[in-house]
Amino acid sequence: MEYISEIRALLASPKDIIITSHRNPDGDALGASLALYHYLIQSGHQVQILFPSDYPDFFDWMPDIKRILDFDNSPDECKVIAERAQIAFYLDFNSIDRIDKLGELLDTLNMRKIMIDHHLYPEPAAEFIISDTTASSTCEMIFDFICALGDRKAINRTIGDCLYTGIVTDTGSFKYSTSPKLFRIVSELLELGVDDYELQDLIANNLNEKQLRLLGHCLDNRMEILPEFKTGIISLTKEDYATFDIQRGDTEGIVNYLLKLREIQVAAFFMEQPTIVKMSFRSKGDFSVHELARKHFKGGGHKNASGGSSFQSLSATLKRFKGLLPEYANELNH
Ligand SMILES: [Mn+2]
Repeated sequence: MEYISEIRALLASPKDIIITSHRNPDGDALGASLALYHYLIQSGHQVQILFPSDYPDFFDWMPDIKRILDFDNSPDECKVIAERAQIAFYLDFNSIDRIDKLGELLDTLNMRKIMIDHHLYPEPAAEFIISDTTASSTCEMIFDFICALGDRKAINRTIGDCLYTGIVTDTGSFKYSTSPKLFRIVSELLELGVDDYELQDLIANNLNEKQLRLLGHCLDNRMEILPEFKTGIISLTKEDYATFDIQRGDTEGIVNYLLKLREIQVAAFFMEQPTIVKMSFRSKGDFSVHELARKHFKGGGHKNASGGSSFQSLSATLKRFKGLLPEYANELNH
């Protein structure tokens, strides 16, 4: 693994370390951060996880998650801790703007910065960039990272629970980005005592009634299918946000339902927020939503899962998106 001997030397004596990950952390961001946290604490370091924004409540069960601080809620405390840190780990994001104001702060601070990430095209935001765009998840990379440091035996059930969470989240419960190597890692985690059934239940069956009704509304009233472009669209208006009292996290995963349609190759989910339209794209097979998001909607992520945004109105954004599809018609119909 790149830079591993330098990083091993850095970690050879106790250090003051911060770990951060992207805004609106998902299971991979949380799992990777907490797994690395537990590993570094065990190795005698002083460690604090700082996130740009709060995590969803349904991850409350994760070991020591309540010790995480977020910049939205406690900016002053985050600042004090960041200012005394000697090392920062940037996990599961590839560009400093993914951590907003926390990124602006960290950019001004002089410390050793290590990025570990699996998104496409990492930006030079850290001194050490460990990038593996073939990895299923940052959690898979944290497993490799700890092994590369020569500490495979330090991976215990607590760390295993965290790593498993990110792997399940980012592979959609082992539906994509899997590999023989990933299953070997997972089998090792199960041997440590990680409870596959219990964690899958905690991670996948976490909706409340409002969220399930919102999903019903999306599928019944807000879904549009464009068979000629093998594309499905769901869009939520500002009014929907008010009617359903939609909060952060409530729309998580809705985009994936479009891919349940056999003929659909591209899924696009539009969310009309106060000043911005946010987009979530998914695709099956070779079609790269990453390219589409990057080129037209200031976004990116992975080939089959990307995000984007637009400062136009929802209707103008939808119109622009549909207008782009003929450009991709050959790719979608081959
Ligand atoms: Mn990830």
